[in-house]
Amino acid sequence: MTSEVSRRRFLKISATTFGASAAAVSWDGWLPDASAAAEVSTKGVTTIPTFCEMCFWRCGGIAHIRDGKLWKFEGNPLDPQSEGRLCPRGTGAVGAHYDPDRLRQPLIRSGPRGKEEWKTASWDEALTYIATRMNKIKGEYGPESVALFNHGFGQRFFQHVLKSWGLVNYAGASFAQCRGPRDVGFNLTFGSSVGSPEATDIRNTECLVLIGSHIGENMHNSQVRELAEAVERRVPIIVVDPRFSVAASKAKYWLPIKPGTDLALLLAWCNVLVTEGLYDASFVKNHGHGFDEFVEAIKDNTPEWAAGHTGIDAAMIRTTAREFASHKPATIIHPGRRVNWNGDDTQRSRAIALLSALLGNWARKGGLFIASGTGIAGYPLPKYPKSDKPKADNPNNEKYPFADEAVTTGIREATITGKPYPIKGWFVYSTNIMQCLPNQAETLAAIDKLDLLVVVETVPSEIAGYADVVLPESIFLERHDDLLLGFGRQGWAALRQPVIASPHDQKPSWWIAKELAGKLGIPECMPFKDMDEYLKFRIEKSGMNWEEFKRVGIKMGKKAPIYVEEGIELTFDTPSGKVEFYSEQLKEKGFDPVPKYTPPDKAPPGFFPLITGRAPVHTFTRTQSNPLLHDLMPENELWINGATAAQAGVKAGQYVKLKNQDGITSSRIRVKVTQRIRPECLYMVYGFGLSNKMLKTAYLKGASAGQLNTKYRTDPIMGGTSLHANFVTLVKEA
Ligand SMILES: Nc1nc2c(c(=O)[nH]1)N[C@H]1C(S)=C(S)[C@@H](COP(=O)(O)OP(=O)(O)OC[C@H]3O[C@@H](n4cnc5c(=O)[nH]c(N)nc54)[C@H](O)[C@@H]3O)O[C@H]1N2
Ligand SMILES: Nc1nc2c(c(=O)[nH]1)N[C@H]1C(S)=C(S)[C@@H](COP(=O)(O)OP(=O)(O)OC[C@H]3O[C@@H](n4cnc5c(=O)[nH]c(N)nc54)[C@H](O)[C@@H]3O)O[C@H]1N2
Ligand code: SF4
Ligand SMILES: [Mo]
Repeated sequence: MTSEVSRRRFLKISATTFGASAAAVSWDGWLPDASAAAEVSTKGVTTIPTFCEMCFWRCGGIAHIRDGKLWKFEGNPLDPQSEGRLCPRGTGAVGAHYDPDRLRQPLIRSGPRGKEEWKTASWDEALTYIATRMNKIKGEYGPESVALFNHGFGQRFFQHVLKSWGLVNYAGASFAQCRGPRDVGFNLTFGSSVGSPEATDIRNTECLVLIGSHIGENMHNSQVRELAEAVERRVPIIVVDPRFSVAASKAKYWLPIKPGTDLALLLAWCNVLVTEGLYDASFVKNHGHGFDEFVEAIKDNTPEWAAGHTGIDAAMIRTTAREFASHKPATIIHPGRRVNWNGDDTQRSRAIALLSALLGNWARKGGLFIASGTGIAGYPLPKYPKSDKPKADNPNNEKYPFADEAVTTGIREATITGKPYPIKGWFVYSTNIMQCLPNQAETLAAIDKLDLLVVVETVPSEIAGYADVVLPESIFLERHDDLLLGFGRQGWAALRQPVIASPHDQKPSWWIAKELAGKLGIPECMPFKDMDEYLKFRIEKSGMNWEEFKRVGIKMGKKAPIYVEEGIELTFDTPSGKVEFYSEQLKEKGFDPVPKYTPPDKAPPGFFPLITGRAPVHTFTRTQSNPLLHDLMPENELWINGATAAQAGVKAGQYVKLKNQDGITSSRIRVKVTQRIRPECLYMVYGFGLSNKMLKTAYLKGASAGQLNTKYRTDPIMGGTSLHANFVTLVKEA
């Protein structure tokens, strides 16, 4: 088989060919607005660059407008993230514009909360309503009593206006429900995290270890392409996953680990490297701190010990350790991204960081590189007022000592308890907190305490269903946002600009924020007429040509060294100034200075741990009503091992419901019987089973992992919450 064939096969498996279905849909569009933005027009087709927001990888794309209608969205060849190719979700962004379920105008609640009884309102009416209630809360409790949940690029001006008003409490699920433990684990070890996009040099690596990072289903564009190239280069890939993922199907070794036991494997790998002298002794000598204590702490974590916990043979643990060590420093132990599995994830991430340190791959070609950025002038904006109150989620960093961002569930808890002070208003911007936070009952209990809940949304999400005011936002293809300043092998700046008008009375987040600033009596915090003026100022101040930038959409920064090989000098921003094999700061706060393994809870009889992941054509809950992506995958499936299915008496294709240990029952989900998963766990893609009836096609399609996620553990180091700690049993339909 030629490498081209194997590469194409990989892309087919991982990316699901998309072009055909995109072209097959014919649109009954709305009136076009040809004046939308800078344009290059040939034969009735106008192309306009902007960057994608179908997920947070933020690839540069080019929108094609044909006969005044949005026709297609493709990659921008100038962009380092896409190199001219988008993933299926990016291509499917066209469907977000045409989504029939889109919110069309502001809504003010007219019945009890959650009953979804609304009256439509003008923007002026809706924003006056919000500002009046915000100022009432400010008068009674102070501005700290309004909090913001936000996710995504459009949050920028919301945060800014609310901070100008006095906001101190804001958080995104991207920390405590996603990459937080990884960032904190790496910070504690190297004094710096791996960034987003992760600075993993897959393009040059000679060995890649993926621990649950299911690249190929997790469609982070450039990583998928680099993985495909690695497959083509016949780079040995080692995949650790209870499930035979797409990545596992490309791997030299698949280690089907028992869920929740990865830390045991990582410690055993460290143990092999140390006892067999396979580690980078000069890196450890020059840059390591507390190595002897580390060696002492892991001395009993042998492969034989780990085999009992993980279900992976001791011999296989040794073989794989020798394999990846033989390629050091051009070996990557992928740090992962959504690392919140069991609530003790910072220590697992720290073990990945320690294993990386043993391999000496920090700032090395084919290992982890030091990403570089690019500078663009800021727009002069007034300073924020100071508050003398602590942050509500983690007062004075006492609750979660190493959290370096705010914790969503901490704000929720403060709202429920009223401690350290009452929280009376929530803004929710572009995050479906009914699904992405664990335990829906707690979110509802918090909402009960609120005098104001504002949700800024594109479609009727579940959280929008509970709002007092719903503000409909333009999708990313219809709006400006702030500049993207990307970090990577070379820094870059990218422009988001409208390519087509919003079909109804939807407005961009910057406009909503600016209007709200006026109503709140702080118009001076948005001292520009519009985004054209704001962006032009920043671009020209940076010595670039605004018209040119609008035409190309991407500007690369200067190339800076990213490896030791290119002249990077190693420094580590930890208390010791070194890589901390042994962490005094963790010890001081009562945590293990070297990670220690504790086994996960056992499932009750008849119950199975439920694990989750991604599907190539969807992003969480946000793409479910997109007609293009919904067509490709209308519902999720329940992965169950053949033996387990036989024992439970269920067959492939049959629908079942899932009941968790707390008695919560899901909507129906189709059974997928497969040998591609360990027998003791079940798997489903997260983001389905949505319960807002205004979602005409996506309503209750598949089951919701979020709804079943009632039992959770909070990582005491940084507040990350587990997403895999629930047990479910199958309920057969009558
Ligand atoms: N059980 C479970 N929970 C999880 C996960 C899991 O795997 N399992 N994954 C976790 C991870 S890694 C993450 S990052 C989070 C993701 O959590 P969220 O960020 O909440 O992700 P979404 O479900 O996509 O919700 C985004 C919401 O924003 C809306 N939206 C989309 N685009 C726009 C826009 O341009 N403007 C506005 N105003 N709104 C918009 C969408 O309609 C959607 O309702 O979830 C976490 N929670
Ligand atoms: N198509 C698509 N791509 C996405 C997203 C999306 O919504 N859609 N979301 C993006 C975001 S925000 C994030 S954070 C990333 C998340 O993507 P990743 O960081 O790659 O993965 P996770 O969701 O953490 O992990 C899911 C994988 O881990 C395996 N797994 C589950 N439990 C265990 C365990 O105990 N041990 C091991 N070793 N493996 C386990 C599952 O079988 C699955 O293959 O994806 C990003 N990419
Ligand atoms: S990875 Fe896909 S969805 Fe995410 S930004 Fe890139 S093209 Fe868009
Ligand atoms: Mo995430």
